[in-house]
Amino acid sequence: MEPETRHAICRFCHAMCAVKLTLEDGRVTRIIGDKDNPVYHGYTCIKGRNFHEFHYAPNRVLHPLARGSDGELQPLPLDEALDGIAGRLSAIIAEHGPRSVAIYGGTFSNFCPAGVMTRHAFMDAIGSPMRFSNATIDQPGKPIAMALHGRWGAGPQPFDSADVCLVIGANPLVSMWGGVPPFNPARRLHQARKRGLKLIVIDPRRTETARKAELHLQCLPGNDAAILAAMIRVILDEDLHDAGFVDAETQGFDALRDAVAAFTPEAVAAVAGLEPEAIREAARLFAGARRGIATGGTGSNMAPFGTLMEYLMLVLNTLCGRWIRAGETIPNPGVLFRMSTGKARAEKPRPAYGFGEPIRVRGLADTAAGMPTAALPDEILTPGEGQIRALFVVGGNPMANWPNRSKVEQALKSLDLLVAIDPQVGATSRLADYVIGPKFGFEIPATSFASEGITFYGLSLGMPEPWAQYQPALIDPPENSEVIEDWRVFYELARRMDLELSWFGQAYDMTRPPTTDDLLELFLKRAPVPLDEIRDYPGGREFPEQAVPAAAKESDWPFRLELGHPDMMTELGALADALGHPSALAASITGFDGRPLLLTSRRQHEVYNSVGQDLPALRRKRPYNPVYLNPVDAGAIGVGTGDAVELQTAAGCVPGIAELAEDVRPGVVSVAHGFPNRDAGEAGAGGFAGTAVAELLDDAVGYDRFSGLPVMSAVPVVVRAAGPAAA
Ligand SMILES: Nc1nc2c(c(=O)[nH]1)N[C@H]1C(S)=C(S)[C@@H](COP(=O)(O)OP(=O)(O)OC[C@H]3O[C@@H](n4cnc5c(=O)[nH]c(N)nc54)[C@H](O)[C@@H]3O)O[C@H]1N2
Ligand SMILES: Nc1nc2c(c(=O)[nH]1)N[C@H]1C(S)=C(S)[C@@H](COP(=O)(O)OP(=O)(O)OC[C@H]3O[C@@H](n4cnc5c(=O)[nH]c(N)nc54)[C@H](O)[C@@H]3O)O[C@H]1N2
Ligand code: SF4
Ligand SMILES: [Mo]
Repeated sequence: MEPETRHAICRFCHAMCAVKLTLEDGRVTRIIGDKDNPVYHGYTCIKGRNFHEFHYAPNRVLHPLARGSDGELQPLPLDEALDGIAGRLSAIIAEHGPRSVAIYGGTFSNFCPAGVMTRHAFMDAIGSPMRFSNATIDQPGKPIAMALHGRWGAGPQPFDSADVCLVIGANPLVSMWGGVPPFNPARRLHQARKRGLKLIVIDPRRTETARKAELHLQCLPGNDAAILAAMIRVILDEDLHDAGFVDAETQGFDALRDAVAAFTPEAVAAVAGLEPEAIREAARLFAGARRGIATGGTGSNMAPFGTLMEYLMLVLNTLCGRWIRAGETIPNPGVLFRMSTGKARAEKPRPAYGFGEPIRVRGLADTAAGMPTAALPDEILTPGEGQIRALFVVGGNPMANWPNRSKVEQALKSLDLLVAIDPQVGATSRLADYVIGPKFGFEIPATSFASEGITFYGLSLGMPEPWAQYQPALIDPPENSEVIEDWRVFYELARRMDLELSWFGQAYDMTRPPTTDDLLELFLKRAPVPLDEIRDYPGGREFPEQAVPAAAKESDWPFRLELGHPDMMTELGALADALGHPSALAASITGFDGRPLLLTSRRQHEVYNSVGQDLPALRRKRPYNPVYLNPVDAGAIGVGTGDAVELQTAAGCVPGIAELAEDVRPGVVSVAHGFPNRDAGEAGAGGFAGTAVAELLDDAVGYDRFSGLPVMSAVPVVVRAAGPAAA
């Protein structure tokens, strides 16, 4: 058969690039960008161009696996696997109650709304509130801070018209997240700078993004909240704020002014390893511009005081009036889903944290970002009423990504039932009682919904243009395989357990299974542009008529944006006390020899969290996870590139391979998470997989008291030479 070309949506990451597939005999043989696409302009990355390797991986889970009497995972017909899971689940619920069943939806469970809907419908049907996701080990401070500060109904000033952009602990040119809209961000940044945009980056690494900045504050990590407080102080001292907007739309100004008084640029610069003048310059550059936007990423969110950092970032935006005003155009209010009122007003406050189902440890509860995932291992391990006995892991990998890997392993192994829905047998699914291989990627229909949705996750930059795409299923799963969509697993379990599923009052037909398309239709029922119309444009389309002017607020509208939330002012007080003192965390590692560096998070271009490490084209480029060190620190430790090192914190000790990196600030060690997804036992076949950061992090010490997020960046660590390199 002649090769055919099809429009598609890449599902390797949340950027969801519009791509073109070459199909030969029903198989994908090539993936390229769509250069005619008006928003992505042909962009793809190495991961997307090799996505088909994921489909055709020799180790893909093509048949359900179940743990046999010998303790090994063995293939099992799908019906038997589902019967087995349903039976054990019913028994667990009968004995321990519905709360004993939990779900963890990881990153790859979020791209298809049908999966999200159906697993929530399933949990509703059994009556369990224990729903966890990757959001609370990512940047939970975003929605929590937004709830404390208030949401602006018309959204932030768009990047396209910004004169200044402040990026705090994100590296959008690699991560496709934060600071620059992640849809061909390199092109967007280039064009914005050509028209005069000034970029400010706060990052201990001179990242790909920082290299494009007019001003790079290469601070010591963990100081972002203090740096922002100092910038706010400068802005208030010098009257650089938008007094009209502050008077009309905010409250709490005086409390804020008092709380930031302790944060002089001098005091903060001394702790953060900066020049005071650089902090003043950043404040003046940001506040002096006509329009702009400040956003944060994982680095600053995962360091101590992450929620406070996000809050101060919102406050900085608000002080400078960085929100769309009545009459100004909202460039993309949502083509598939309207998630905001589109009104130029502070929306009604929402609960931020500490509501709903309490976690039985650490005094945590539900939050605006969801249940605190990092507390789940202790929740599983703590005996008593409500203890979790069964866990579903969908499109996530706790063993590779949750802090405190040893505790995670202990918790997962202690469960009565662990079910993983995953195309790979990796660090987590290897421990499961059942592994169900899903249909995924180009085998299932997709929409660009998720790229719109990003806009309303805290202050984040989603699809800036009113653009939408739909992709039907384009390929069949491999022949003779027994794979089903994520959502179908929950539907089939519900049928076996005599449960009725429904979504916002709409009942699922429990006698005749819906299709993924049926569920997408249900989810997008109120889409401003009907899905049917979007289907008419296989390569996607802009719908410019969807851009609308922001409506004015009602004359008696009572709500205002909150600049001085008491919880945040108290937190600022705690931070002020800590200024100039060594962090409590640093104290917790004394007793080790060697001088502590600060371990910071980062991302690698060739892999996505724990995914891609085993795909041949990507593995060639990224065979293991290096420990990036500044040559000055490497010299002091006595190691060079390729040398074996050992990383030690109070929580654990792991091996690594050093790599000298001028872009890393002295005093800092920069290592990605998500590795190793392979056993040490497989090292012979696969080579050393590199450092498992998760082993070094403590889930129960120093966590953010609002979100429960453990400290995952700016963690004191001792790095020492460890003899000959392992690789
Ligand atoms: N130290 C440290 N830890 C971190 C971070 C950090 O920066 N530093 N980052 C955190 C962040 S931001 C996140 S989001 C989390 C990520 O943590 P998770 O979301 O738990 O992990 P991923 O590695 O993204 O998991 C992806 C899993 O989904 C599977 N998968 C891939 N495609 C599909 C599919 O279509 N369907 C299904 N069912 N499964 C699929 C993969 O095989 C893999 O096992 O890690 C967090 N952990
Ligand atoms: N290629 C690739 N892309 C990805 C991922 C991936 O694994 N690989 N993961 C995806 C996921 S799940 C997410 S959530 C997004 C995250 O997207 P980003 O938040 O942009 O993630 P990073 O690229 O790790 O950028 C974080 C930056 O913070 C810096 N940093 C670390 N600690 C601190 C600190 O205390 N303060 C400051 N100011 N900076 C600090 C790091 O040096 C790093 O440059 O990326 C997504 N995109
Ligand atoms: S940036 Fe993300 S969506 Fe785009 S090609 Fe790469 S992996 Fe795919
Ligand atoms: Mo993430």
